[in-house]
Amino acid sequence: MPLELYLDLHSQPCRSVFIFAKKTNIPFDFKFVDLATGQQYGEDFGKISVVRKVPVMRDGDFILTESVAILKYLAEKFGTSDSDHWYPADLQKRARVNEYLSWQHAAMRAHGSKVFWFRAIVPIITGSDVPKEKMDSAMEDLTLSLKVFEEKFLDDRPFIIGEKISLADLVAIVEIMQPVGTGLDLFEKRPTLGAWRDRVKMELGEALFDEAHKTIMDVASLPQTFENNGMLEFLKPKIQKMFN
Ligand SMILES: N[C@@H](CCC(=O)N[C@@H](CS)C(=O)NCC(=O)O)C(=O)O
Repeated sequence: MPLELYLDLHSQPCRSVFIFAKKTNIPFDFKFVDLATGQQYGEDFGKISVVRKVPVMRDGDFILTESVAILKYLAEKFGTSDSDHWYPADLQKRARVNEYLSWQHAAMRAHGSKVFWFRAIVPIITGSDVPKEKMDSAMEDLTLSLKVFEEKFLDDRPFIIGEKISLADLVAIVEIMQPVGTGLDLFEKRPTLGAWRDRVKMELGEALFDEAHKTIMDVASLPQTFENNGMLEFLKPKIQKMFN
């Protein structure tokens, strides 16, 4: 039975798992979980994961949630000497990957997601713009994370661990692309970040990169999808709880 990946490519962690599986030629069945219609709250998905979030991986009887855990599982299960750079056996390189993966949850992911929600989703769901001071504060947090990313995690290296791309770069790029999907050009005034994005895109392959990000680059259509599926009322209290 092939591996199953439960994904919606609007989601950053889903994109990292999708890109990694495709790039490293891991055969899998793509099980689409439509977040915009609330499929994650349905009975069928509940049998797969009570966490009710994507991505989820099923390998036979073994079900795994959490993108970072899934990425490491796939890298360890299917890794070869050629693909070692994704999650290196070398103690200190692996520690560098883990360092980024540990940092990003509460920094790049949290801050990029907040800006994404504030710009693309919240105004549609609440019917009003996010107050300026809240938006400015969200942008400040994201700016700080991007600065730490450039100055500490990249410094003067082509990729986070050095000469080769790793899971850390993959997880970073999918998160950074989330606010970019709302029309925010984060690369324009950040040449180091822009050059790194180009290298990552080249390593992954432009076609795969664009395939994975197509949905998020068309995020303007998402509110309409929510509306068509009656998700607006359902999401309102959740959003208010998240951002009050
Ligand atoms: N820490 C988790 C985060 C998973 C997550 O938050 N997934 C979101 C999409 S990005 C989701 O499924 N949200 C659905 C919901 O909360 O209803 C991971 O890295 O896999």
